[in-house]
Amino acid sequence: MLVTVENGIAVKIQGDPTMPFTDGTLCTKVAHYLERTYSPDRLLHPMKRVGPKGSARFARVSWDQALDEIAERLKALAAQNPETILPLSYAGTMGMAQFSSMDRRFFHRLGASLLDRTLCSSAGKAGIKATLGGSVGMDPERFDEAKLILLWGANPVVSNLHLWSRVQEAMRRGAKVVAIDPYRSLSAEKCTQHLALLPGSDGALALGMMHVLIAENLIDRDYIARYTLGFEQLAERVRHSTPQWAAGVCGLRAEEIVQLARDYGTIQPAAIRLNYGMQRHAGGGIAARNIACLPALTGAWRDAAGGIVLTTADFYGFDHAALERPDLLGGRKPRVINHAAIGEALTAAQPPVRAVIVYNNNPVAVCPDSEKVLAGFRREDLYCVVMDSFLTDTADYADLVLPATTQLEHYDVHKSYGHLYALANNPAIAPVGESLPNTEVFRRLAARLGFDEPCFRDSDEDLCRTALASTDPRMQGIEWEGMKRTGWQRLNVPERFAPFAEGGFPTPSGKCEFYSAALERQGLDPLPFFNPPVESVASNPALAGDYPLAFLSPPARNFLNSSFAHLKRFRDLEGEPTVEMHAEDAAARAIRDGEYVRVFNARGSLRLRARVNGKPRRGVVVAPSVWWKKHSPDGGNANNLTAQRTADLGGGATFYDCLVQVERAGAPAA
Ligand SMILES: Nc1nc2c(c(=O)[nH]1)N[C@H]1C(S)=C(S)[C@@H](COP(=O)(O)OP(=O)(O)OC[C@H]3O[C@@H](n4cnc5c(=O)[nH]c(N)nc54)[C@H](O)[C@@H]3O)O[C@H]1N2
Ligand SMILES: Nc1nc2c(c(=O)[nH]1)N[C@H]1C(S)=C(S)[C@@H](COP(=O)(O)OP(=O)(O)OC[C@H]3O[C@@H](n4cnc5c(=O)[nH]c(N)nc54)[C@H](O)[C@@H]3O)O[C@H]1N2
Ligand SMILES: [Mo]
Repeated sequence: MLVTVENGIAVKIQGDPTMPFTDGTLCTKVAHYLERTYSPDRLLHPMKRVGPKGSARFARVSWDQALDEIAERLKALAAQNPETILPLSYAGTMGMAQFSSMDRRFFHRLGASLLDRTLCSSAGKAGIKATLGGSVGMDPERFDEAKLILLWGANPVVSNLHLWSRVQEAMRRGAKVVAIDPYRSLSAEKCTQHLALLPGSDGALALGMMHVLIAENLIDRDYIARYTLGFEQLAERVRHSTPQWAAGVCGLRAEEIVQLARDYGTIQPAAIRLNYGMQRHAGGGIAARNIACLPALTGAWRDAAGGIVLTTADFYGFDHAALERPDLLGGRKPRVINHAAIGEALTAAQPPVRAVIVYNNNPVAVCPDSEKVLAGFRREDLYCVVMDSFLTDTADYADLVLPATTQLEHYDVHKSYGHLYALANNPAIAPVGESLPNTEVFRRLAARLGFDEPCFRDSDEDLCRTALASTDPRMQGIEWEGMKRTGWQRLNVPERFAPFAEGGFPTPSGKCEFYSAALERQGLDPLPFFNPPVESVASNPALAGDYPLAFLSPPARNFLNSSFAHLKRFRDLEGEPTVEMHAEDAAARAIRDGEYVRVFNARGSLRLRARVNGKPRRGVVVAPSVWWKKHSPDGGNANNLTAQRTADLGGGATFYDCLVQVERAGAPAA
């Protein structure tokens, strides 16, 4: 993005028209980023709590006072046991300097508990890794040339706008585009076809498709022989996963599955945009693995516009070890705490967590099972520091709040999970108020704790340079000084990049692994199988007796997780927290469009306004998210209902594996 600055003030923001992937377009949120940077709600200076925990009453302090206090607290805790200290950081920014550099060095040197950052993508990432060998896939820039596109658990109109332009171009050129989603999303409604399967049933759909592809010989035997492992066992495995069986599991018709498989086996190039919605389930990792088998069966990889992509992150050879310096642990092996079960960790871990440093994260709003998370943050004996640009739901519980810079105010270097360009982030303006970049806070804390390794004196530009200084062939020709002038640079890969046209998968065997010895070693089935959701009518009829509806809480168009959700423009656009329902599910409960309803399960209860719009399939309700609790009726959001249970692979969060009941309710108190 390009920012115009007059007299030190940013006055205009626009997409960079030279950037091929975005083509100068910004999404609805970032197009108004200046309203975020200059919001009257920006935190301008450090503040210390003066009221009871959670009261959000704070008084101004100086940076020195704040940092001295934190250093003293951490020093005392570390002297007892550094594992009582926990960083809580996630994806508020994903730039490599502000997301994972000086902070990690600091906590490694300290010996703090390690955080397994699993809120978003770990299950799918691990599933794709089992089959393809890493976070790799087809080049999203080539989607415009595909003749068949499957948008699988993906809603690009809302969450991946720049891919959507390419899907639209493909449609203009006659491509068939199929959305596979329990919800008629803004993307699904514009596709050629929408298959509204049951949540968590994707793994079975892929098995059913593989059955048809093999039975009808719609496969590329030459590609299979050269570049895959375990075809015979796979063929044997899917012999029984007939379309009739898959139809029963998915809540689709057998003919729909047969047709999908035939399309997939005959239309080329065939591109699959897998996205993270489908893997937020107990069986999400294996489901992603099953789906990733498809392009190798049909040889779709032979074409630059064919294959599958969940994430492109591993095409970037950024030097993470040099950024994060795990060697500073010096042989110590601190315990690992799963972010998806943070409520449990903050209330039950032994030894107890005594201090959390929160940055790039709003756990009270975004982590599952809020009652548990809040029970943790309410603890009087939990020392809590929150670094953010705004007084979030989490910051309300802080002992100290530290003001953070926004993207306009710091250096950074970015990779992407949806294209193949590296990006430089130059500061356009001076920090607003007294805010500081995350890196600088950890630099100053390191100095106070007497960490004298030279790496704690690296500047932000040093960190950007370090990220790019890699011997990886795809990074050749990319260096900081050049890129900070151009803003972006394509990885050193061909213009028409068909990464696995001739095999070369980054798996142990170098082949696409239908049979995964790595999964077998983890005690898992080495072949694709259906791993059902934990909370569904079919897998848990007893639970479904009380809570018969599947609850999905995917991103609202005008929010970015919980970011932007507090700004007036975006709240006005979204209106108010709602739950969308199918007419039959609403009628069965005498619920009319526009009425307030109570959505509840054993974990919590939420008041939302019902939208009876038929967008979710029967048996599914959808609450676009993530609203701030303090801006919601009764102070709750979707995560009051979601579970801390983790997925089959990667310890991933399972936000969409969640059963609820819905009933009529009165309007909330004003
Ligand atoms: N119910 C439900 N819950 C979900 C999801 C869902 O679909 N449904 N999605 C999940 C997913 S995919 C994700 S990725 C997570 C995201 O969860 P989070 O990573 O917590 O995402 P955000 O809420 O966008 O950002 C957190 C905070 O980071 C702050 N921030 C931004 N930049 C900076 C910076 O440079 N420095 C500092 N200190 N702070 C900064 C923002 O102001 C914001 O308050 O949520 C998950 N939670
Ligand atoms: N506007 C906006 N854009 C965003 C974000 C945002 O918050 N707002 N968040 C960013 C982040 S951090 C991420 S991770 C991505 C997430 O973006 P996506 O990967 O697109 O993920 P979701 O929006 O969680 O889910 C996409 C679709 O999956 C569907 N879905 C849910 N369960 C299932 C299932 O079991 N099977 C199938 N087939 N579909 C299912 C949902 O109904 C939804 O329409 O978006 C990024 N972009
Ligand atoms: Mo995410």
